[in-house]
Amino acid sequence: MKWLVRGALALLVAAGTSVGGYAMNSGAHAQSVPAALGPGLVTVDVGIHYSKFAFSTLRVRTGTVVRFLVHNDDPIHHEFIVGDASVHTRHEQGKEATHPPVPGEVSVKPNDVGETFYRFDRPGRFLFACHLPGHFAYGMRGWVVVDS
Ligand SMILES: [Cu+2]
Repeated sequence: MKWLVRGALALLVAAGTSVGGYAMNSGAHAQSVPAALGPGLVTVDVGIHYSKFAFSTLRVRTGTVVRFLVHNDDPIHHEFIVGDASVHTRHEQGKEATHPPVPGEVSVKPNDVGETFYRFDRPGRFLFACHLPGHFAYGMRGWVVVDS
């Protein structure tokens, strides 16, 4: 099983690099880190292609509830986990193949779209990542920067 995942990753690496960008509601894509979103409810499309997230930084204001729509455009499973350090430590050490509907945590099947909500109610930096074996090390991670 493990070599299958490695093989798939190698193929994905060979195939090219991802095109980044993130969108809010309108579907428009930004080329650089935009102004902070929120407060209130905002929808953010999170693309995944070639085992990379489409963006590495997202800025929101305190009091923003983000509806993450995670688009997995790869032929392998991925996950999107956002939260504080304890959340990531648990997932990096854990053996959970899938995740139940917990705010800020969603597993996404190949070529599928997952959804999760997360409320950013204090300023700081919150990691988002995929903790499937090898994916974090490969670079599937980024930050949500929460402004005051
Ligand atoms: Cu992944």
